[in-house]
Amino acid sequence: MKPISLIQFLIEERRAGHINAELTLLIEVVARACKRIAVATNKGAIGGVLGEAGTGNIQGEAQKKLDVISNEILLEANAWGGQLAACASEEMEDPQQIPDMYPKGHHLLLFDPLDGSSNIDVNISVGTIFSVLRCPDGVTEPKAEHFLQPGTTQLAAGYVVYGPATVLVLTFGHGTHEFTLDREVGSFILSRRDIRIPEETAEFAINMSNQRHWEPPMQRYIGELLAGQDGPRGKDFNMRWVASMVADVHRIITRGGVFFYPLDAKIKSKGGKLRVMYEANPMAFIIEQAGGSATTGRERILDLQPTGLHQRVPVFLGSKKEVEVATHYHLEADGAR
Ligand code: P6P
Repeated sequence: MKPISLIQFLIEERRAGHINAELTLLIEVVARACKRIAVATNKGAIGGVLGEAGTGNIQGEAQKKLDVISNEILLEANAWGGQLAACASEEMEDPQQIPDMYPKGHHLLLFDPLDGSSNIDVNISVGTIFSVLRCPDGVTEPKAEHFLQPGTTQLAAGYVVYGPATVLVLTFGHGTHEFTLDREVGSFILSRRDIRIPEETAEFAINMSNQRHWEPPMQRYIGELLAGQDGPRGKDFNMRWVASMVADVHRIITRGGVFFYPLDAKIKSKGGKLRVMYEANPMAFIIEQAGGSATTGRERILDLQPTGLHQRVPVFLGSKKEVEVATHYHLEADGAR
């Protein structure tokens, strides 16, 4: 069967009325920028792109050179296109306006330009996560508050994982679909349409080194998984933790599983580790469209009313049954209080 390229898929989606012309172009521009990030990332040590940039971001984290490079690639690619009113990024405190010399569009683009960047120097998969919102009518200079829309209002969400293959996973709210980069041609080719995550799984992802800081219901839930077939769950579980959300989520998109970054005493004051606007919301949209679930351990992530551009939140996502069990334990514990 003739391979379907990303642009062909986007035109199909536009003909189906799932996206408009501006969003079609926007996704094409973002995908092209991610191909440039893949080239920069794949150069590794010989590209002079490893190590620290010597700067810090809004999160107070030391920026890697590739964090800054990836952010610049996405900003530069999206400045002149005419589809955006503004961009927001993990790497920038405030939204970036579209320069006056260029036409403005009706969309807001949010991204984590290079998620998991602590893995770059050890050559483990990293990725770009992005989310697209509509710019409120009549707003020509979008401020942070114009981005603070619930995840259910997203028009599109996607990630690109820079691994052995460069893979784009994308949703417009009509299923979750996967595209693999054909480096010889330079095109993303549709490799999986309408992905479905198994409702059951025997594989979980969590950073176990934080166990002593977890809330009791999380201790109980993970304890049951570790007890395996001798415990209340009656089956053995496997564990994976890449410490790169895009890689962990892509494994779940590919074979099922469940991912947790729960609240713990160390990060409780910050509200969690992962950011709502450009990590939790896009990943939750992608996962739900593939038949999975995504909660904070207490409520559906996509229903959250964000309170800040860099707000953090606990994340439980993946195979529906395990997310439901873990969430139930937290709600039950809250109710018992
Ligand atoms: P930890 C990467 O820094 C990140 O934001 C996610 O990609 C990843 O899932 C998580 O943090 C890893 O956190 O505490 O295990 O290093």
